[in-house]
Amino acid sequence: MTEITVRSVELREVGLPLVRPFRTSFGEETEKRCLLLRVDAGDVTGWGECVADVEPRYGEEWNDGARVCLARFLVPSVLAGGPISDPAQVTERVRWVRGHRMAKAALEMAVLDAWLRAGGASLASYVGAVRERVPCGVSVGIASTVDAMLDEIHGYLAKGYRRVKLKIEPGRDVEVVGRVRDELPDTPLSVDANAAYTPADTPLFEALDELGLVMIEQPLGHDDLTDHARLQARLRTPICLDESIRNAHDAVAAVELGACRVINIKPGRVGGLLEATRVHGAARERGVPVWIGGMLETGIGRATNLAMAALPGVTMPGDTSASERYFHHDLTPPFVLDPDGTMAVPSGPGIGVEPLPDRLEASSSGIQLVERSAE
Ligand code: OSB
Ligand code: MG
Repeated sequence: MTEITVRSVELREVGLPLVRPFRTSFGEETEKRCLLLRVDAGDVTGWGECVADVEPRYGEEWNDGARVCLARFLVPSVLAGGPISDPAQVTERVRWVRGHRMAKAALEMAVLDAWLRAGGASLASYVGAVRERVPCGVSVGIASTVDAMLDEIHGYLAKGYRRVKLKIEPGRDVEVVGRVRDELPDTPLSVDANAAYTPADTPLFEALDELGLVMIEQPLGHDDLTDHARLQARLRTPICLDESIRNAHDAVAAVELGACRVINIKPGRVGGLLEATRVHGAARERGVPVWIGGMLETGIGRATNLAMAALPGVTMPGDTSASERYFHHDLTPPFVLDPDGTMAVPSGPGIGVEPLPDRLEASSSGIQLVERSAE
């Protein structure tokens, strides 16, 4: 039985410029800024990435808040609990903290990485991966013109991406998507509204329903299920929920209510990999297709997402795109898309990748060490 003792956890913020601005209905980003955690467990080190952003726009958490929550509550609780022989102990030790799922997920990921490295096992094998390569899609930000969006899409299709997701917002929706559909009649297309609409927009979704989309992601409220159920009843196109699914309990409720027919799983959004596997299991039992979303992660979070994407029942291409789609220089050796639109799942111990020391150095700020407090 593998057992590790976490001695300290280092929190740092990293900033990586994006190759192009990423615009969604909730804002525009030109730089990826996130917390990176390094767990020191003596002989082994573990890495975890927090999917919170600079501001609480996609979800309720944000970088500075996640840092304080980790430094003050989550990390001390894990340190105080002593040796770890099962990663589920991390979940148990931080259960008393309500919410803060993105911060919890980052810590769980870093401890799990260290624990797996100590035992020489890969994350992919730990979660039950059944594939060595996974099909990948790409998420396309809102552009100032349809032509600019089409240029970007053609570039991605030439690289092999198997599904294109268009971000939409009120005023840039049916017309834009209709033009893309006209130009690309056979490309698997989806849209993601990031909760920008209300039930009053139902006619708009009925128009989108005519465009042969693979799915419509999170059209309505970020914490809603019932409005989505009413909308889904009027559409042939599956609704996919992202923001609304915070845990496996939500996933079951959403499916039973008919609020969605597809689920986007993001380990960071649901509080960690263990909960993500429960969301996956709940969906699979109910015959609901799932795929692995993304949050513009660096190579650290990307490695985790790719391991999840290799599970059975992950039947749709994920937002697990290549490093070059996001960054000129990733934190890790770059993840590369094969021309057939698939990417390799890391197979080394733990998450299978580590930050490159010079890249880490160049992109880090505000390094903080949290150690066990003297009793
Ligand atoms: O809603 O899926 C989303 C990025 C940041 C925050 C939310 C979302 C996204 C994406 C990009 O769509 C996915 C990716 O390529 O990482
Ligand atoms: Mg989404």
